[in-house]
This record gives sequence, C-alpha cells and structure tokens, in this order.
Amino acid sequence: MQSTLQNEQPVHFVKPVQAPAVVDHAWSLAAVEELFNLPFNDLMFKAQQVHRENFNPNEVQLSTLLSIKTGGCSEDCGYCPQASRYDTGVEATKLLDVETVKAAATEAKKNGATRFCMGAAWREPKDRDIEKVAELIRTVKDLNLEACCTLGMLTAQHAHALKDAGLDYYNHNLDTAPETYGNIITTRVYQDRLDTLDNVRSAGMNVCSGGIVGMGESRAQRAALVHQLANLNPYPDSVPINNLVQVEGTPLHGTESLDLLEFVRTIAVARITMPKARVRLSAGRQEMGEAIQTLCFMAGANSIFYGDKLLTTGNPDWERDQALLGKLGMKTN
Ligand code: SAM
Ligand code: DTB
Ligand code: SF4
Repeated sequence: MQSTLQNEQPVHFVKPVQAPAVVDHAWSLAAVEELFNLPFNDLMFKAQQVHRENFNPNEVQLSTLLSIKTGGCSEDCGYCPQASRYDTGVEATKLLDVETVKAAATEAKKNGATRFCMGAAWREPKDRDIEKVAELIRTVKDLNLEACCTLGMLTAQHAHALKDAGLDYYNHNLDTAPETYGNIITTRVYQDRLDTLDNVRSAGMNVCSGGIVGMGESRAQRAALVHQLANLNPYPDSVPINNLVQVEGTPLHGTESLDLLEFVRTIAVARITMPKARVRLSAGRQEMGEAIQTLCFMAGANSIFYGDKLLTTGNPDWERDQALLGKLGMKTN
C-alpha cells in the first residue's frame, strides 16, 4: 500500500492542536518534512533568505540563565538531571534569595546579556512560590534587563501574577512531537504544555517555547516537533532548540548522539517556518565547536544562552563566546 507522510503518523497520545480560527500561515507536516529533506545547501540558502528578510543576520540576542531552585523535582522527564528519581549527583537547593539573584543578574548585564532567565525545578509553582518569584522578577527588571522565567506548568492566575510583576517572557518547551512525548515524560501530558502556553499568551507575556533534539528521535519526529511549534497560533516569540545534554543517571544517557548537521537543519527549518521568531541555539553548545555554531548562525539562529552554566550543566564561558562573536563580526542586541 502506498503511504503518505500524513498517514504514516502514529496515533497521537493527545488531541493535536485544533486549527486556529485565524492563521496567517499553516505548515503541513509534509511541507516541514520536505524542508528537512532538502539538500543541505538549498536548505541553508532558504533559511538565510528568510532570516535576512526579517532580521539583521549579524545580530544575536544574549540571554543568561540562572537556576533559582535546583533539583529535587517530582517529574520523570527522561533527559533531566534535576528529577529526584534519577541519581545524577545534582543536589536539591531551596529557592535563591533576592541578593544572590541580583548579584547574578548584575554580572550578566555587565557581560552584555539583555535578558535574564530564571529556571526552577518544579512541576508547577505554588502560590507562595509565585510571590517570591515576583520579587525576583522585580529585582531583575530594576536592573533594566528583560526577565524570563521557566517554572513549569502555569495556571491563568499565576500567569497574570507574573505578568503583573513585570515578566516579559515565559519559557515552557513542547520538548518533543506529540507522538514521542510519552516515551520521554509520563508525569504530565502534552495538552498540559499547550494549556500553559495559552495561559502565558492570554496574560500578555511573550511565549518562549521550543524543544530538545538528539533524544533518539527520527528526522520525521524532529519535523513533527517543529510542525507543532510553527502551528501554534501565533507561533512562539522565542524558540529554543536544545541538543540533548547527556547526563549520567538520566534514562537518556547513552542515547546515540545526533549528527550535528541534523541539529543545524533543525535550526534552519525552525527559522523558515517561524520567520519572525528569535531562534535560540540553546543547550549543547559546549559539545559543538565553533564551526557547527557558526553554521547554526548561518541557518538563522539569532539568540544564545550566554554564561558558563545553563541550569546544572556547562556552557561556553563569556570570553569564549565574545571571541567567537567577534570573529564572526556579530553584534549583540
Ligand atoms: N521545571 C520546568 C519545566 O520543566 O518546565 C522548568 C525547567 S526545565 C529544566 C526547562 C527545560 O530545560 C526543559 O523543558 C528542557 O527542554 C530543557 N532541558 C532540561 N534538561 C535538558 C538536557 N539534559 N538537555 C537539553 N535540554 C534540557
Ligand atoms: C531551554 O530551552 N533550555 C534551557 C532553558 N530553556 C531553561 C535549559 C537547558 C538545560 C540543560 C541541562 C541543565 O543545565 O540542567
Ligand atoms: Fe522537573 Fe523541569 Fe526537569 Fe522535568 S525538566 S524533571 S519538570 S526540572
């Protein structure tokens, strides 16, 4: 029997996103797959065209991450060193205090970051967590930095409270395509993620949402992830593409590494399908080398996590990144 890309899709674990009432573009899964399957040079050319139509290609936005509450998480995300059920050597901490966060944000600003992102290892924040994080947000905003948080699932009420505190962006990743989600996370479902993104958007905040590749998925499954992101209505303002950072003790440790040219392709397809989004070359840069990172910028990445640590794992230090951006003649914004 002849099969098409559409009918090869396995049964979804959850209901796929409904076609929104107003769409200025709609990407079919087949069209996204077609992009992935282009010869590399053709894909890069297309991505560069789209990038140049929408951004200065020599500019990159710098976000610095801080883990404000590390480890001890109840969830079972198969990639994550912060889940308490995996023995990864990450020690659980309490929420950081205002002075510690202020010092880290001040240092980030001094080094040229424009956005400060605070991450917490929670399934979802409690009311009292929101009050404390609101204070951290006000502290970051007082330094004239953009503020971003990633705290897990968010109710409409919590989203409004964060918005009232001045939060500019909320990061909550789809992480995978719907059909692969259940292989990676079982303690919450895909629809929970979509609901959180709706709550963030409805509260008037910018949505930051992307995913992780290199978790053993196929190209078609990477295409299905980008397809989901690109068909959110509207698509996210900021799209972090993470390459799995393999941490010993997590279920995904030992997964066959992704060919990094596939990572570059993922960036390029994200750029083409979400032309006005900031596409962030996110986790995994430590293992990439300058040539691959440069290809990512050429493919349309225009944001990075900047600073020697992500949440619990390493990232190139400020000096190394400044040297690379200098060599490429890239300016920050
Ligand atoms: N606990 C909150 C949540 O899961 O939404 C916020 C923090 S969580 C660490 C934020 C994101 O980091 C995850 O959704 C995932 O995309 C990314 N992440 C976590 N561990 C990673 C790893 N080992 N490699 C790449 N990305 C990872
Ligand atoms: C995102 O997409 N990647 C960042 C941020 N959003 C929160 C997190 C990467 C975490 C990598 C593993 C770690 O350092 O613990
Ligand atoms: Fe917890 Fe977030 Fe890690 Fe999942 S990704 S285990 S929710 S910290």
